[in-house]
Amino acid sequence: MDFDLVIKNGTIVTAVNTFTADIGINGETIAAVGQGLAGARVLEAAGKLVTPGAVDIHVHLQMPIGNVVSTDDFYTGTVAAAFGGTTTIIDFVETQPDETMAAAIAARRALADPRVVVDYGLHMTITPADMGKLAQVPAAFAAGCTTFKLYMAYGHRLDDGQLLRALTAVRHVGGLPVVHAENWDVILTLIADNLAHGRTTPHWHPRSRPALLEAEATGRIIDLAVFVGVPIHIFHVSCGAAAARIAAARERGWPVTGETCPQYLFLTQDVYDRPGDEGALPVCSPPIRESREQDALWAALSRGDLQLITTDHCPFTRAEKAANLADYSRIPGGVPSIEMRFAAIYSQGVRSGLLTPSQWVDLCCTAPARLAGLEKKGHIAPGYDADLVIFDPDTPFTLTAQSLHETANWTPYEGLTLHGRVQTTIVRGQIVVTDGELQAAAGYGRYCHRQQRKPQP
Ligand code: DUC
Ligand code: ZN
Ligand code: ZN
Repeated sequence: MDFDLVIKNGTIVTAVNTFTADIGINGETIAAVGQGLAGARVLEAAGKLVTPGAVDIHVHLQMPIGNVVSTDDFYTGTVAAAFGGTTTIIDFVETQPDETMAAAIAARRALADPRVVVDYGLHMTITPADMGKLAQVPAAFAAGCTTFKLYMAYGHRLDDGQLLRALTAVRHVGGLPVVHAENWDVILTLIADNLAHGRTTPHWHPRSRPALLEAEATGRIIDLAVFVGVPIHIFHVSCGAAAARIAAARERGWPVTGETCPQYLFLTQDVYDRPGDEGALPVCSPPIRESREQDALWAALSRGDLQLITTDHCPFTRAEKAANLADYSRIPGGVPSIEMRFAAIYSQGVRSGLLTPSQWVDLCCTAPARLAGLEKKGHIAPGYDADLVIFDPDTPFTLTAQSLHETANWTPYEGLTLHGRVQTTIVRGQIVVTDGELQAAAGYGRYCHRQQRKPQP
């Protein structure tokens, strides 16, 4: 029997092993993994790695922050994702004051559905304004939004009592809270002190958001989750001390997971001392930290103390960043990483020996899919969605704003050479990108109606 599509002779890398075989695809699904498969269409992959499509469960596309909106919309952001080998993203939805959670999901889907070229899901954000809407959490869950974003920082941070209520509501439906953990009161106080003393440049950004207090907030939300009896996922861990809190809770058997992002693995805090606008561009929160934190994060990934690598992709234009150069605390936070993540972790992690190829796939594909309840994604086996990447492990690729498909027109990784490059990205059996060409139309991507399984520690 001929399959619709066969990927032949590739070195298949999964989260558990590496082996040479063919992959047979029928329609949108992997139908067989074996030897000597024949297909109506064949992609030769000898000498290439074949991995599951990468899954990025933390991106902010066309996200309003104050009076600006992150630069990539659901089209450009998912195109960039596809060029980088990411076949599923999870973005965010927030309710308007008089809007239900279900209506907010429908509205966000109406924006995204016609634009996306890869598959996507949504996290429901719970802010203080949503405290009266907690009875709607089951409706959000039923709409496939099974993960709930809680902020411990920014204007819409929840205090500890509100966190308790939100965690309890999420526990009742069997959902997963995902948390931005920083100590907002300390941050506000340090910012006020710095500004009062004329310390206004981005140099002071990391000095207002101490690693120790990120760890404190991480430990606090874990303790609250244990008290309530709900699993918890910690977003964008930027320091060794926060990773250690997660590791300690996992050691005690609690289902806590943590992720870090390329900005924390590839950049150090001297980026904030770059001259002029350049120092404003990498402002993101938690901030990029000292090189010893970077080393601690790589070590935590290697040991398994952190389980996921995502991006927190949320860039703003140079003009939007520069407009607030006179007060670093007003610079809109976020950097672009959606396109470079998968190749960058291969290049820096696997080639250096810090990570095995299977750890690379687990961190970027399998663990994110499993955690987010994407049941048919993140693995190569019959029955899974045919979301696949053909990866050339030898071709060098220098990151420049011009070579990327992100729309910010700057990248904090300008000039960084990666060894290894995505050659082909396949989403549900369809080639979306190959050899630098986009082959799917806006709207090909599909909303993932997720179901949540109980995460294991
Ligand atoms: N941090 C950022 O820097 N941007 C988006 C949201 C966040 O938590
Ligand atoms: Zn965050
Ligand atoms: Zn974020």
